[in-house]
Amino acid sequence: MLGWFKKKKKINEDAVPDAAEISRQEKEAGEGGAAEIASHGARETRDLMGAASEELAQKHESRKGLFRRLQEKLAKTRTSLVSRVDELFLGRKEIDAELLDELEEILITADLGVNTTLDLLDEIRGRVTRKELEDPQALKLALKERILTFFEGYGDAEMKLPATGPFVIMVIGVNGVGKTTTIGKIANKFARAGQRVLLVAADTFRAAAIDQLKVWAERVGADVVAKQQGADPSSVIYDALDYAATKDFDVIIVDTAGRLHTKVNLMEELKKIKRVINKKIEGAPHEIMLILDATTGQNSISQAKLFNEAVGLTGLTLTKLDGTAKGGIVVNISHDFNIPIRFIGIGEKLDDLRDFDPKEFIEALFFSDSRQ
Ligand SMILES: Nc1nc2c(ncn2[C@@H]2O[C@H](COP(=O)(O)OP(=O)(O)OP(=O)(O)O)[C@@H](O)[C@H]2O)c(=O)[nH]1
Ligand SMILES: [Mg+2]
Repeated sequence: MLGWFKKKKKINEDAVPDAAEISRQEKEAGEGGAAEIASHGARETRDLMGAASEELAQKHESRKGLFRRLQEKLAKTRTSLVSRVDELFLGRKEIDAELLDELEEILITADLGVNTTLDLLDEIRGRVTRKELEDPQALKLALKERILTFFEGYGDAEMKLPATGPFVIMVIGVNGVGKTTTIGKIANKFARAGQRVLLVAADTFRAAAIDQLKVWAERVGADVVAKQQGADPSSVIYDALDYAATKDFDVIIVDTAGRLHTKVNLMEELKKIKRVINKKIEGAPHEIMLILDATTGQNSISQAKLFNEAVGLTGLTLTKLDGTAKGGIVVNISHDFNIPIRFIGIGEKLDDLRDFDPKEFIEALFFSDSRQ
C-alpha cells in the first residue's frame, strides 16, 4: 500500500523480473535472430518464469501467514464482535426487527460508536425493507461492504516523500499511547528500505523518554539528536534540524511528550513545535501523526478531534489492537474523521506495526476461518 519507503534510494532491487518483463523477453526471443539465441532465450525465460512463480508462491504464502497472524492478534475483537454476530445469526433464516436490535447492541458494545452503528443500521434496515437483503449471510456481507465505504479515498492519501529534502514526521498523542514505540517501528521500516533516518528527542519531559528513543535509534540503525531533560523541545528541534542540514537524511521523526488533549497550554506548545519545524524546513512537517491507543475506546474520538483542531492531523496510527476487544474503534474513527489510518500496532515487537489496509483489516475481523 505505501510505496513511499523505497522511493528515494532503491536497494535490493528484485533480481527476478516481473511478468511484464518476462513476456517482453519472451517476445524478443520469439521474434528475433538465430534459432540458438532464441532457444537460449526461451530456456532462460523458462528459468526466470520458474523463479518468478516460485517467488510469487512464496509471497502468497507469506501474505497468508501475515493475514493469519493479524487474525490471531485481533482475536479479542473478533470474539467480541464477529463471534457474537455469527452466534446471533446461527440458525436464523430471516432478518427480523429483533435480530437487527441485537445486532445494534453488539456493534455499539464493540466500540463502533452510536453514530456509526446507527448509520450502518439505517442502511441495513432500508435494504431489508426493500427486500434487497433476505438472509443473515447477505446481511453480514452488506455490513462489511458498508464499513469499507468509510475508508474510501485512502488511496489518494498515502504519505509521500518530498521531491527534495527530508520527509519530516511529527508524532503526537496523549501519555503512554505508544508514540515512542511506534516511532521505533516506523524508523525500522524506513531504515530497512534503505533510508537514512534521524530521530529527534523533543520529549524532554522525562530522562527515561530520551533514553528510550536512543535505544530505539541504536536498535534500528538511526541517528538521534537529544538534549538534557527539561530542555525546551523547540530548541532540541532547532539543533536537530541544523544538524540534519549538514547531512543527507531522508526521514526525520520527531518524538513529543505525551499530553492531555484537554490541556490548552500543552496544545499551544505543540503548535509552537509545528511552527519551528516549518520555519526551518519549508513544507514541513509533512506528516503530523496522532497515535491512538485502541484500548481506550471512545475517548480516542475526542483525542482525534482536539489534536486535529490544534495542529491539523495528516495521519493516524492505532496501537495495542492486540490487547483489546475494542478494535471496532478503527471503524468508528474512519466513519467520523477523514484522516487516513497509516499503521496499526498489534504488539510490542519491532515488526508488530502493520501498514493499514482497510480490506485486509475488515476481512481479518469478519472471516471466521483463515482466508484461502
Ligand atoms: N501490546 C502492545 N503494546 C504496545 C503497542 N504499542 C506500544 N505498546 C506498549 O505501550 C507502552 C507505552 O509505549 P510508549 O511508546 O512508551 O508510549 P508513549 O506514547 O511514547 O508514552 P509517553 O512518552 O510516556 O507519553 C509500552 O510498554 C509499549 O511497549 C502495541 O501495538 N501493542
Ligand atoms: Mg514516549
